Amino acid sequence: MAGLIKWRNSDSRKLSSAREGEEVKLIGWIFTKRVHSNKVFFMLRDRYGYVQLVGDADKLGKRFSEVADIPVESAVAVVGWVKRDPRAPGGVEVHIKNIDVVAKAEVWPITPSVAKSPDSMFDLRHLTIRGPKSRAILLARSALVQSAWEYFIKNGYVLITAPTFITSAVEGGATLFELKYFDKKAYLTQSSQFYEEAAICVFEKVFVIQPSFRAEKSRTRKHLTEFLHIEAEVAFADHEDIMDIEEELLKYIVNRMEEIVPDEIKYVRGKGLPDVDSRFERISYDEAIELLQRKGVEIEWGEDFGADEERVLSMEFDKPFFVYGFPVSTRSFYHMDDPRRPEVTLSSDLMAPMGYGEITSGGQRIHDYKYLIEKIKRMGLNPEDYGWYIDIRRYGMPPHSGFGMGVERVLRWLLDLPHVRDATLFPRTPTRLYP
Ligand code: NSS
Repeated sequence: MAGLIKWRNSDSRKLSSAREGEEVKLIGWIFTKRVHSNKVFFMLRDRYGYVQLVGDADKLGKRFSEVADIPVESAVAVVGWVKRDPRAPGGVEVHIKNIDVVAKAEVWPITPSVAKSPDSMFDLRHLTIRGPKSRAILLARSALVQSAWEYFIKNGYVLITAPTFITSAVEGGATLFELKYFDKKAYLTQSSQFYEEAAICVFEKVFVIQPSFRAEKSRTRKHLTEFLHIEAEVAFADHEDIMDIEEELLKYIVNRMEEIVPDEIKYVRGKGLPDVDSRFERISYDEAIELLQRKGVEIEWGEDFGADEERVLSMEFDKPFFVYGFPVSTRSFYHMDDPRRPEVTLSSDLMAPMGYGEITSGGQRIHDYKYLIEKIKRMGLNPEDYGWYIDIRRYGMPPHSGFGMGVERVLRWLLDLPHVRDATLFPRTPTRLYP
């Protein structure tokens, strides 16, 4: 096997600049196969894309039937000659001189009837991810995360890592996953925010890109029990600043993704990403409630938006927009109340348009020690559960703000995917813990 290492820099993209008749080496998987009496056509899939391989009975002689028998999804190492042919995808094909089966595949289980059932496809997710659509979506996801990371690093943020085992809720007790931690009770993290807040007193601007967990029973198209959370926290920043940062980040992500994965975006979406160029509109929660009521939605001031309300609201927009000023009753205890209007918080959600709804949530935090204790009590919680989080406020905690962005939500909107589970490698939902 060691001899194969030197093949690793094989790259199907390089074929477009290869000379006619040049000998090339490729490694990859047999994606599709068509066999004729004296020719076999394979589509080879490698890390970079697809290339057509041609096996000629004339050239392969006695080995032809053996080559034609190679099952799809087998891993192969190929030596062949480049031939330009406008009929081949990409305009280039490789005529096989020799093909070694590195790992032979059994009969591929994804039959057309399996492919018709989304549930069966997710039961076989460990294999179905090899399909061109999942491949393109996952490449776009990688580009999304890369772009976010780039944005933060370029703007002076420090990447931190927060613990996954935690002892108290960030976003309310109802969606905590509880587990045994030796002889103690622990939970899986819902958000890295509190740890980011501690870290801004060292670095001013920090971010994380790591999973959050929610025991969220709602079966919507936008809820996972485990999702990838991009979060940022900024010292000396107020609520307006954080909205500006979220807007700038999303614009950066969209523009960079167009540069990194243009073909994959077109393959999945049939066109480029949604337009995010103009300034995002900012409407108040009150305006949003009025708009919903006008649309016949039964919702009262003070209630939180559910998936249905977000859908109706966001159908009214064709660009992302913020809703700001959520009532105290709808937001977690750490939110700062608006000093001009104490019944609402200095908070906002960034909504994707056309029915998609919330993709980020953020706001200004309470930085004052006494105020935080008072609010925790007012919200019916116990300050003792938040010891270190409160303690930071005793030692020079400046005003600060932050937000969280769900990677699967953003990708679902950007690529028009039916469900957030399509936007992740191995989705976790209330009914799916396998594979
Ligand atoms: O609960 S959030 O609205 N807010 C927080 O967790 C804050 N503590 C983040 C922060 O300020 N650092 O979640 C933030 C985002 C939300 O807008 C969604 O995009 C995503 O996280 N999110 C989810 N995505 C998929 N599935 C589920 N269940 C989910 N919950 C939140």
